[in-house]
Amino acid sequence: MRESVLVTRATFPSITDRLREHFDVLDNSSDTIWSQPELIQRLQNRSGAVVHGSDRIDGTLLDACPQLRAVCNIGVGYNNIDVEACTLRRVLVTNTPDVLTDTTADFGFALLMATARRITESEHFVRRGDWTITGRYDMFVGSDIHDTTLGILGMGRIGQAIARRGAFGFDMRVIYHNRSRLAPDVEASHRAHYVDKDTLLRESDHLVIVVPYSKSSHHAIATRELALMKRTATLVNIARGGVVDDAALALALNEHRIAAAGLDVFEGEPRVHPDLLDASNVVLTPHIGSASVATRHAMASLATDNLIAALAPNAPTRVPPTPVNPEVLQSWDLPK
Ligand code: 8YV
Repeated sequence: MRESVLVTRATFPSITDRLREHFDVLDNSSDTIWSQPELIQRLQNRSGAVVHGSDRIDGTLLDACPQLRAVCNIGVGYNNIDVEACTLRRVLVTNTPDVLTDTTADFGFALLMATARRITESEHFVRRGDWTITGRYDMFVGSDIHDTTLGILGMGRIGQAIARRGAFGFDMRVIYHNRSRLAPDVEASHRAHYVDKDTLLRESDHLVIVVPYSKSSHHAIATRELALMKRTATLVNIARGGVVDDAALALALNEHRIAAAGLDVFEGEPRVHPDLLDASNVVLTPHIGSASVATRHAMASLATDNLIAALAPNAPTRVPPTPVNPEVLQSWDLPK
């Protein structure tokens, strides 16, 4: 009998077609946002799911769906999933690293440049018809990117890709802070220098946040940290809402205690703190760091590869390419 799987959000038709070659598939082409009880109801008697950052996979859901064996997240970050609860119940979790690294780093840089050079603010000015005199010496003057100091908080794959863009593309001095320091040869190849967190905050002209969300990174940037930054600094968050205290940031921006911010992620998104919406010195985008056609397709495709390898009897390989808790796979051969 074919296994049955759920795809929780709308995706490329070619992805659902491929899943249908192996499984009975319930998909969500209308992209309805399901509540937790609705998600649980649709997961009944299904052994796998392709899920998204907006789906919360926790102990309550797992207990209500005992048939579930594999949860394949479309996204590199998986703070929407209680991995410990999954491992305890022998549920495999997979994510989509690597395929989105360069696209997300490109976007981080685009947001940094738009923020430092005030691109959206000046575009709104033009669209409003306010541009009546050309060539004013101080019209939308911003800060330089080349030859400045780029600070990176979180030096994983995406942080390193941003460091390379800064060091080799824009002659920036790159400093970073991370839970663990990179090996000397990796630091050297990225022209990146390790500093403690407070030094990072004090010395960065542009600070890019790329640290994964966890209890320990919750509000890693809040009032104290913002007070350490230069008044001329820009801050860019492409990591997760909750890493930055949005209320504290809105206050710092409105009081011009830092120059500007570029934000792709928010606490409680899709809601955005009203004081951020009111600030003119902030560029806001709707969590689109990985959103190129090719990368979004590659992410969905990798999640599909993981699910097929985990659950399809006729899979070309039984080894899911990017497991988060690979130890679960060994336990599948053991009696319950
Ligand atoms: C995704 C992301 O857009 O990969 C991640 O962790 O935040 C984004 O690339 C999002 O997770 C969609 O599920």
